[in-house]
Amino acid sequence: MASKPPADDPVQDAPQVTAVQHAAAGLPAVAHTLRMAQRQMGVRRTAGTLRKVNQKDGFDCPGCAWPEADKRHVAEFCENGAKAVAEEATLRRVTPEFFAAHTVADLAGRSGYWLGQQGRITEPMFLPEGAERYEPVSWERAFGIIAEELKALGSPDEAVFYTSGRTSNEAAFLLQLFAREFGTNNLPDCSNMCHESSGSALTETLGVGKGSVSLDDLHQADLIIVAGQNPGTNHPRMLSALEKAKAAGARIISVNPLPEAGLERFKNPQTPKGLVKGTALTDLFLQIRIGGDQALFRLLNKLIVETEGAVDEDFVRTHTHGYEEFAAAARAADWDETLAATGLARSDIERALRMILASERTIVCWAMGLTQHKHAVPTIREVVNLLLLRGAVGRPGAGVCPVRGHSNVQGDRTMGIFERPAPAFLDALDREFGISSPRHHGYDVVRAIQALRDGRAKVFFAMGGNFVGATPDTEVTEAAVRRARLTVHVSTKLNRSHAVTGTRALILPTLGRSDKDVQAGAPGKRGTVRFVTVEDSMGLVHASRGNLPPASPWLLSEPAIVARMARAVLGDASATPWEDFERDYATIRDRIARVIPGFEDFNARLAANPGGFALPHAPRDERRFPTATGKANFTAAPVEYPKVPEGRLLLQTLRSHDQYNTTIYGLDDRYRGIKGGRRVVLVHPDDARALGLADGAYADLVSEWTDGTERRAPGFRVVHYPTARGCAAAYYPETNVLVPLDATADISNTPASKSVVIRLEQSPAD
Ligand SMILES: Nc1nc2c(c(=O)[nH]1)N[C@H]1C(S)=C(S)[C@@H](COP(=O)(O)OP(=O)(O)OC[C@H]3O[C@@H](n4cnc5c(=O)[nH]c(N)nc54)[C@H](O)[C@@H]3O)O[C@H]1N2
Ligand SMILES: Nc1nc2c(c(=O)[nH]1)N[C@H]1C(S)=C(S)[C@@H](COP(=O)(O)OP(=O)(O)OC[C@H]3O[C@@H](n4cnc5c(=O)[nH]c(N)nc54)[C@H](O)[C@@H]3O)O[C@H]1N2
Ligand SMILES: [Mo]
Repeated sequence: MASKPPADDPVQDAPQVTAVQHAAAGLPAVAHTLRMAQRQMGVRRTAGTLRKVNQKDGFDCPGCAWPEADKRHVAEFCENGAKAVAEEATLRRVTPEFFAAHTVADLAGRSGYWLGQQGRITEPMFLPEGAERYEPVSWERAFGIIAEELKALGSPDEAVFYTSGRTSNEAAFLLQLFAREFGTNNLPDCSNMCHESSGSALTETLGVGKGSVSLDDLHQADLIIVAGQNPGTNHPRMLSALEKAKAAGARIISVNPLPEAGLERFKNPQTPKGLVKGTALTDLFLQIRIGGDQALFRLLNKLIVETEGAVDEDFVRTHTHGYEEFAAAARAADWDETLAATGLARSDIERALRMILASERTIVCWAMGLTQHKHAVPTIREVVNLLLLRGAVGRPGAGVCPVRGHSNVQGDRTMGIFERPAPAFLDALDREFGISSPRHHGYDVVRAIQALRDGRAKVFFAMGGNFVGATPDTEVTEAAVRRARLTVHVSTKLNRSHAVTGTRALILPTLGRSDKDVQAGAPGKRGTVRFVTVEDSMGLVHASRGNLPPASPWLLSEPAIVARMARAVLGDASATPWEDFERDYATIRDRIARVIPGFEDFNARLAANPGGFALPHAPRDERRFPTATGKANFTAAPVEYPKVPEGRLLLQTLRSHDQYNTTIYGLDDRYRGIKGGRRVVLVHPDDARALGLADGAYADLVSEWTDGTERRAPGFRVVHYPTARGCAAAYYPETNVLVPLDATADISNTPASKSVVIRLEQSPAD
């Protein structure tokens, strides 16, 4: 067994500052990976487990959604994927004895890091009304409690079913089916806080809310713009793709307020040359002010429109709608305003323009740096405008590449985890199952919190994730969740959401990706090993098969949990064969094949294609744009950017190198030179000096919202750091307390976690 985690909270958040790094991966990453993995799993399990990650006969990495190349490497994972696997495959256990020793109040006083370090949850646990501790409960009783509470509701819309993006296609399909049979579209998911803005922007402009490029396209591109994304930490395998594109002559523009090590230089640990020297990736670094991207892309579009021969007129005429109106708006873009909004030099923007005009195959990649702003949707539409002007959609080596987060967040949405489902989807579901799904929209994440806060929602069920940890406005959200009658979490590991509960609470422990999912055979017969499927960021669907003995014999798989819950709640009123679904996931896939376009002959195609198969994508495959106009739409929203009052900074809340969302692996952020603590705020040295804050001073972060309310996160070490002027950065989830619940993106309602106006108040003791 691996060593037991320390009994006391080990978190002494005392950040130290070392040198900022200018290259990602390389030998230190390999050493770091093995150390982290062995601490959780021991030496033998580490080797056996990591060998199976992302292999055709293995399991899908529970880290990010970046796709695998068809030809797999023996070690098809990255440092952070290995950490994600080690967290899940850990030998540490959270048993009923653990819960007997720790009251819920005690757990609520612990850091998220400490909670996660305790290990895998082994048995279903129940917190009765008024009790101080969770106690063990049978699965049957647990489902009975859920049924009691759901049946006692005045309306099915008083229940909320949240999904985090690790859930398999099979479990997600069952969960949305259950919710709709029960009678609600209240199916918020982590995507509401993540790429919802991308989905909104792409559906309107291109007709499909997903990326339009494959890994091969990336390799063939001659210009890749990476805007608002930190792949060195969050999608490390993307660096191999960028390296390959560069080797074939591509150029790369990075648009980011921070110089991120992974975009500067990549030391590929899979090649000897890579390990030592590495490849410089970025050709042009546009160090943009937070929230300046719409202005930047609008100005670039103006320059393209005004340059003779720069617009792909054939493409625009044949495939697009709204060019004239857009071109007029673009021509009105103003240099001075753009320079103020972006903080960039004119010469840099002109250089970017020359690179764009020289490119025949352009791809734009983006992530949370573009999606989590008030004006995120028009920002992404402006990116689309640029690609449309250049005819760079539906052509090899060109297109849109929103880089998705959780490993199956895209698949969950494809399966119908969505609070605003398309009528055609519900029609197909109703036909297949003989049900009548509700047609009115449900709650997304922010609306679910508001409903809990206002007493309109009373039962909260979460398929994975860490709802109170990941959502904005921590104090408001926690108070909202505490008002629920019942909170239920299907989880692998402990997190803050298990300590902030409704009147009654359940923890339902489940199998993770790496766990072997065995369906017991008939007496005397061997059981069968089941697999599930996932969809990556580029629309490839493939199987995922765990290979480790499960963390405990009492775990149920996610599909089994949904199926049993459905039987307990719906009883004989449901004609859906829930028992068959639990026994044989192939029967779920047969239904998916009949309900969801692109999954025809699902089981047969999986068998025929061990590496997976690609879902259809009309713009990519046939330059067909299933939008309202039947064409790709230019859009011309007014340009917006955050205005920051004197003496204030614009804070972005982001990820360190040692975390996976709210799961904290460790207290270092190696590439940014931070060690041993997470309560740091990165500020440009000139801004810090102007505010009278020395490097190493301590300050409270105070956010100021338009309604006059203030929110405070105390005790952050000020680190002088080369971010863009006027901007600051600090880690999430510690800073979620600063993000007002009402501060969301227009249209997508995504929390604006990347543009929070703050002031820094030096700590009195300092
Ligand atoms: N190891 C690891 N991998 C992960 C995750 C993890 O936590 N850990 N999380 C997963 C998930 S769910 C997701 S969604 C992705 C997240 O992947 P990212 O989006 O890369 O994650 P963030 O840390 O939020 O980084 C945002 C980046 O955008 C930049 N940025 C911030 N504001 C702006 C802006 O206004 N304009 C521009 N141009 N740039 C800006 C920041 O400086 C930073 O580089 O990663 C996934 N992969
Ligand atoms: N301020 C701020 N807030 C943000 C963001 C930000 O950049 N800034 N980013 C947002 C983004 S992009 C996202 S995606 C969300 C993330 O929101 P969530 O997806 O809700 O959060 P995670 O931290 O990824 O969830 C971790 C928990 O998932 C459970 N888990 C892990 N694996 C499994 C599994 O296989 N099955 C089940 N059932 N449970 C499992 C474990 O119990 C673990 O503690 O946070 C959002 N919140
Ligand atoms: Mo995400």
